[in-house]
Amino acid sequence: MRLASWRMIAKLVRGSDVVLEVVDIRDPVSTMSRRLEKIVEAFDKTLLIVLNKSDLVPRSVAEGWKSYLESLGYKAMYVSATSRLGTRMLRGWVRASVPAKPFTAAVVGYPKTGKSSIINALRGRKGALTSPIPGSFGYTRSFQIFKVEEGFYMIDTPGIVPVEGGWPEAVIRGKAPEEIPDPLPAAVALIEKALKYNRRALLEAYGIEETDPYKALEILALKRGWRYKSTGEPLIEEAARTVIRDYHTAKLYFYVPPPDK
Ligand SMILES: Nc1nc2c(ncn2[C@@H]2O[C@H](COP(=O)(O)OP(=O)(O)OP(=O)(O)O)[C@@H](O)[C@H]2O)c(=O)[nH]1
Ligand SMILES: [Mg+2]
Repeated sequence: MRLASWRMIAKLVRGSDVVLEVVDIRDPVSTMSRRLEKIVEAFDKTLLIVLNKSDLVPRSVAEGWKSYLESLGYKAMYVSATSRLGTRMLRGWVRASVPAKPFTAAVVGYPKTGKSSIINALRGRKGALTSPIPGSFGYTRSFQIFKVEEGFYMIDTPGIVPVEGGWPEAVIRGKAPEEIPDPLPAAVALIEKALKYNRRALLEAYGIEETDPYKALEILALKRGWRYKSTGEPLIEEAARTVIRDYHTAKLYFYVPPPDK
């Protein structure tokens, strides 16, 4: 799977008028990039944090994240690209953030935060390819320019290399699930995080009551009939990849609440 290089991102930021950093509102802090923000600062461009997928969290949580980020000095807005919530406002906000047309807005962020979906929502039609799983058909492979309206252009980018943002986000977004060499540690960390924020996450997704991540993966593998041919042991790697995929599609459901200010 091809990700954007920082060199390319820096060049893109330099040539753009405004930068939209798209983050996943289920876990904004883990999907924000200080490195990107520093590049935007260095070129003295306007940065807008777009908290996307807000259909997946209660309104109060979306509001909480927005005001938390604003308290840190960011300009932030929450939207749902796929439910078209707040997207009209976002279009107006981007327009208002630049002095005049024509202008170019770069859309940058971690893999799978919904960058292409936002561009489609702002244009009011499909055009940028989208996909639920990193590396699967439809993920963005190269920079591409789209016209939103006369004089308003947006540049879609592949996800940026997730060096920060922490564990396990960097691993599960950085590669296609089948390409993660050992998916177990990332899946275990993901399950721990899911259960921390939604103790019914495994129950809701798989009907599994077990809360030990490793045991839960075994149960999931057995439920699905995934066993090693040689030994009959549960094929937990397959269960691990499934859990990672299900996080991408929000079947494994949780969100991180905003910190108290
Ligand atoms: N629930 C929900 N899903 C969304 C939203 N926006 C995007 N998605 C889904 O998230 C997945 C990723 O969306 P993309 O637009 O392909 O994300 P991207 O950031 O362009 O991904 P890459 O190009 O691979 O980095 C797709 O399955 C989208 O349908 C949203 O607002 N809500
Ligand atoms: Mg994309």
